[in-house]
Amino acid sequence: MSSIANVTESIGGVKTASTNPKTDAELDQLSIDTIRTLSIDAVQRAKSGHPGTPMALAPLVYTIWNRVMRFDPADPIWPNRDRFVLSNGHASMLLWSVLHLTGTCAVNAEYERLGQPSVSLDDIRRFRQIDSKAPGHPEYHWVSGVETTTGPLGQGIATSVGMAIAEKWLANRYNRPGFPIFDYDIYAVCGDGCLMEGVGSEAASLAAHLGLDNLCWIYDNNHITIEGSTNLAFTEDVATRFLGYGWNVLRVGDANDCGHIHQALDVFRTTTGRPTLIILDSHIGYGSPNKQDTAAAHGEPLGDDEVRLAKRSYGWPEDAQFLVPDGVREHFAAGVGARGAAARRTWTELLASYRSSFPELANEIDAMQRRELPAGWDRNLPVFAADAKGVAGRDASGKVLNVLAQNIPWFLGGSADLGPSNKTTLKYEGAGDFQAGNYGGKNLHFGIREHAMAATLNGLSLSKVRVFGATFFIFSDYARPAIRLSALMELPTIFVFTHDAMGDGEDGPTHQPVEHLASLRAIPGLITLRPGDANEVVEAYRYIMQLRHQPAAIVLSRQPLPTLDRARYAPAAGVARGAYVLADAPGGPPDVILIASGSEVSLAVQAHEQLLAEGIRSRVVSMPSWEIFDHQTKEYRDSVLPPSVTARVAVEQASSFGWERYVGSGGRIIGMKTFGASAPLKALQEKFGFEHVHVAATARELLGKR
Ligand SMILES: Cc1ncc(C[n+]2csc(CCOP(=O)(O)OP(=O)(O)O)c2C)c(N)n1
Ligand SMILES: [Mg+2]
Repeated sequence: MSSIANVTESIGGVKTASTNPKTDAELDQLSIDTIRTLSIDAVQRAKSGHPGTPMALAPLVYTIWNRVMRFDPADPIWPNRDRFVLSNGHASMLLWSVLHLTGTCAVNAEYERLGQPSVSLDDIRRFRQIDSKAPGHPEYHWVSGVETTTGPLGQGIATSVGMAIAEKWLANRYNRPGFPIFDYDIYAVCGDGCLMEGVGSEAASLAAHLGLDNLCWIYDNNHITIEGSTNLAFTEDVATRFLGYGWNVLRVGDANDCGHIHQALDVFRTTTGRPTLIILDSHIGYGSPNKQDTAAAHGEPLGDDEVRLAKRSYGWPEDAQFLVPDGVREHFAAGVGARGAAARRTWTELLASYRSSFPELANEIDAMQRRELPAGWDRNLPVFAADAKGVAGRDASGKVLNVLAQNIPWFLGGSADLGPSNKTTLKYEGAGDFQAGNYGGKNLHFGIREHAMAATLNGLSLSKVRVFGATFFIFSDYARPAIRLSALMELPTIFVFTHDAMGDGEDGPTHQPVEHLASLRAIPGLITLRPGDANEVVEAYRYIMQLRHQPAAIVLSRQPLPTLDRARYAPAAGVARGAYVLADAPGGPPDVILIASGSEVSLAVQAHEQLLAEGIRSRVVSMPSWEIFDHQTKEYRDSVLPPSVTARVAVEQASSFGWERYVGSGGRIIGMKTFGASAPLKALQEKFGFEHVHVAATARELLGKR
C-alpha cells in the first residue's frame, strides 16, 4: 500500500523521472508487489495458471532471494551457489518473476553462459505459451536458474534432500582447512500438497536421520488446496510430525512479515545437526478482496475486475500491466546481485589458490561440473571367462560397481535396504557408509523409501555427483515418478534393478515384474538395458557411465546366467549398439531370427544350436536395449534385422507388449500375458514357455516345419 505514489509516476512507460528517493522498506514492498502483479498479469493473459500462491508468497521469495541467498544472477551454475527449489511448482510465476527481476542469465546445455536473460519480460507476457521461457511449471534444462523440475507435488522437496546430501559429500571430500569450497544451503518452498505426498514424508524422515542442517523447507501453511479447505483431508499437526522426525521446527505467523521470515532463515543458518522447517501462515490470493483464502485463488485467473481490485489493494496502478517500476531491478541488483557477485568472486579466488595447493582435487571439481569422467575410469573392469553355470547379473554388476567407484571418486550410491540382494554395496577398503558424522561415505542407505531414493538420486545428479540407486525391479513402480523426472530433466542418474523377472520364483507374483520393462521403455529418453550375461553387464555399464544427459535403468537377473563363449559368439561390445548379431548361421542370410534380452539370451542360443543341428538357418540377436538400437543407423538396424527375414521370434520374461515392432506381424512373441506364480524358477520357466525346446518349436512352426 505504500508504493502507489511512486509507481503511478511510471505507468505505461510514461516516466516522470521521480526525484523522490525511496527508502529500502519502500523498495522492498515495491519489489514484492512487482512479483505479485507480474504473476497476476501473466496468469490473466495466459487465461490459465495459479495466481494465488505467488500473491501470498511474494514476500517470502523476495526475502530468500534478495536478503539471504548467495546466488549470482550472472552465473546461475556457479557450483557453490545456494539452491532454491520451488516444490509447489504450480506457483511458477514466483520463479519467473524473480529470475526476470534479478536479471538471471541463460546457460546452455554445454554449460556455456550465453549472456542473455534467462527469462525476459516478453517470456512472462507469453507465460505458458509455446517456446516461452516461462512455462507452466519450473522446467530444469529449459530455463536457466531452475534447479529442478517441479510440478508433481512432493518431488521438489524430496529432490532437495539429494542436493543437501550432495553438498555434505562434496564438502567432506573437497573442503580443506581455510578452503570452504562447498558450503552452500538449500531452500525449498512447499505447500500442503508436498507435505501430504508420501515422497515428502519419506524424504523428510531421511533428511533428519542424516542430520542435514544445510536444508531448509518453508511450508506455505495456507489451509487451502484445490478442493477447498485442508479440513477436508489434511488435519494432522505438521509441526509435531516434523519434530518427531527430528527437524528444527520454526513458525512465522504472518507471510507478509519479511522481518520475521528473515529471522527464521537466520535461525536456520545457525542451526546445526538437523534440517529446518519453517511453517509460514499465509493467505492464498493475498490482496484479492473476493478470492483471498479461497480455493478459487489457487488455479485460475482472478478475472479482470478482481485483478483491478487486487492491484488497488496493493496501491498499484489498476490498469498497468506487466509493470516493473523504476528502481525494482536496481533493488535486486543491489541485493542478491551484489551479494552473489561478491560471493562468487571470493569463491573464484579461493578456488584459484586451492588449485595451486590441491591441483588434483580442483581437477576433479572441474571434470565433475562438466559431467566428464576421470582418465582411467574404466580400468580394471572385469572380463568374465566362458562358463556354462555362469554369474548372476546382480553379481557381475556388484563387481563392476566396486571397480567404477574406486576409479571415479565422485561415483557413489546405494540401495533402498536391499544392498545385500542387489549386490550394490561398495565393499572396498575405505568406501564407508554415508551417515551423519561420516559424510565422506560412498554407500548411501536410503532405507525402504524407493520413491525418495529416486528423487534424492536426482538431487545428487543435479549437484553433478554421479550416482546409482538400487532396488528390486518390481519396486521400480515405487520410484517411477522420479525416474520419469530424471528423463525429463536429462539427468544421468543410474537406476540398478535386480530380480528382473521370475528369478526369485517362490516369492510369487507380487515379486515378479511383468509390465515393468515395457513401462520403462515407454519413458522418453530413459535408456533401459537388460544385459544377457556377465560380459554384457560390463559393457552395459561402460555405455551407461558415458551418458551425460540421459538416465539409465540396468535390469539384472537374480539367478546365474551362463557366461557365453565370446570366442565362439560375437563380442559383448555389441551392447553399445543396443542389439547385435550374437550367433548366426554360416554363409548367407538366416531363415529365422531369435531376438532375446537378459536371461533369455542363453535360452535363444540353446534353441539356435538345436535349430542349426536340424539344418535350420537361425540367427540370435541379443537385444539388451531397444532405445540404443533405435538410435543406430537404418543400415545397421537392417543388418541386424534384415527386412527380408520376417520369421522372427522374440523371447523375454516380461510383458509381450511392444515386441511387435521388432518381430512384425508375421513374428511370434514368447513373453508374459499374465502375472507369474509362486513356484521354483524351473517350474515357472516350464509353465510360461521359457525353455529352449519351446523357442525352437516356435521357430520351426513359423517356418512351417513341424
Ligand atoms: C502429485 C500431484 N498430485 C496432484 C497434483 C495436482 N495439483 C496441483 S496443485 C494441487 C493442490 C496443491 O495444494 P497446495 O500444495 O496446498 O498448494 P496451494 O494451492 O496452497 O498453493 C494439486 C492437487 C500435482 N500437481 N501433483
Ligand atoms: Mg495449500
